[in-house]
Amino acid sequence: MRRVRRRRPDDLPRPARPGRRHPVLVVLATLLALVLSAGAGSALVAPPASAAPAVVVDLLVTPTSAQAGQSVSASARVHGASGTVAVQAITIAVRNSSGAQFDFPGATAASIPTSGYTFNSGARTFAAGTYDAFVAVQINGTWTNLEPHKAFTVGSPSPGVVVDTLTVPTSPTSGQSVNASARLRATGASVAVQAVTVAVRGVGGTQADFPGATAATVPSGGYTFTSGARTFGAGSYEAFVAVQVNGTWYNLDPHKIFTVGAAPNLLTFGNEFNGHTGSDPNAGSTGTRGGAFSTDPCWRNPTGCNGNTTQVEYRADHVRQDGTNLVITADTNHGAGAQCGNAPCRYGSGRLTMLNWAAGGTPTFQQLGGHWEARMQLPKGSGMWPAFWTVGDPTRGEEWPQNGEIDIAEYFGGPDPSNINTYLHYGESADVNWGAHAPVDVSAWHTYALDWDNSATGYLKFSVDGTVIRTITAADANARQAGLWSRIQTHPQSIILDLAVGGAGGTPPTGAFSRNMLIDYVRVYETPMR
Ligand SMILES: [Ca+2]
Repeated sequence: MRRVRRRRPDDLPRPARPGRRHPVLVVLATLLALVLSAGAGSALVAPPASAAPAVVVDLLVTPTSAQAGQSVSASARVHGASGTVAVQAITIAVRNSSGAQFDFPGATAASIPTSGYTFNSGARTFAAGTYDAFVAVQINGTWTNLEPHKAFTVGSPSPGVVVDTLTVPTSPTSGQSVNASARLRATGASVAVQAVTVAVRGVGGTQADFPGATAATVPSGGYTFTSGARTFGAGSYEAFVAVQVNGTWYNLDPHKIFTVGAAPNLLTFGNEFNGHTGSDPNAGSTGTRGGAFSTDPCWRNPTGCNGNTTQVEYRADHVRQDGTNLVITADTNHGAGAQCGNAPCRYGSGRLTMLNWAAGGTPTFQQLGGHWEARMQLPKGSGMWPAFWTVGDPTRGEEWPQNGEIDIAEYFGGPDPSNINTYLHYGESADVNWGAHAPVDVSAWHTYALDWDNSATGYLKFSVDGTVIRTITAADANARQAGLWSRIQTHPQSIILDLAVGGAGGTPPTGAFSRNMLIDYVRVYETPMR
């Protein structure tokens, strides 16, 4: 625990002339002594009324059924208001109706993030009476008493039943089905309980009880109740056993806090490209929605080859795994007499698509929204035109650019050698052709990602190594072309990885050459990460 040394009055600077203290210093010293003496008698000093607390209490859980002399504890769920807060101490303070101090034992230093922190006090006993509990934190030497205050009463009428153990879910995630159980015991003769259940309250007191309530006879030897299962949204919850005896409901101690985390982000498609040297690009593909790649000889559409005609023959033998990466090689080796459009092919390279042209272009994988990323090392030099990009489904009655294209990372070796480009190509008829670039040395390894929130007020965020280089909001898109966001929202995309030569990449090298585009992996997740 970090402690701040309190400055004593005699640490104050001495006046310039011996024998005479500066009057302002005398006043300061007097004030400081008053503050210190006030603080010495009590651990807790009220903060200035205007101070916004750096720590916010989400849940404060105190006893509800304690009897005089029974050992009980308390707990609290807190979070940093606008960032992680280092507290020198967090504790749960208690005052009786006369203001006398009966704090729960236990104070700990903690780093309290915005995502939340749970503090559990030590246990103690109380005499019968009513008490006021609140969380207190010490930050930079100053104690602050946090809202809310919560009253609890010791020595209320007892149902004659106690809870020895209450078991709540451990680190569940949103949407996961979980239940709770409790071991109860009669403190004297067996008690006829009309109903026993495990009640749950969310932040703000919202009721989210576990299902299931049963009548039972609870003997002194103990009785186990197991609730039905349910799911919770992400957040913190307070659970406790409630019993109904002779028509009256009692909320029993202990009360426990459990926190439900966000659902894990589902990997919908992934390929780590760790297949053995020479293996097919689909070896080792994982994920939940398929996603085989095939070679696209000419960036096809249902009626033939699309534009961007370069003199490149895209061949399966120019794409291979090497044990760690997928390697797409551009060189001057192409099929003898191969024709690229109206011109003879001059280069060989690779273009992988997830549009299955053996089945009319049906995507093997497609998705709306989410997180899309690839870790890549790209070839520099005029003529190189590598890209990690997406296209829409051509089987839905619309073709490019109506069904969309998102260029997550596109490099133009000749015209723009020091930048990576991102582009959108969508449109009712005319292509929006909406690009931007950011400085990146593409010959080093980088992770290029798209985060796509597909809600009505969503966004596209393009990033390199986690740093966002471009954000397009729904409003930005609609300002660019009326209805553009709706088009983005409704046209799922699938992946293309390719290394073109010439075209927008500039003039290719003369003579024989060989350049590699390396892809460590491609991963697509269901929801955006930033
Ligand atoms: Ca890899």
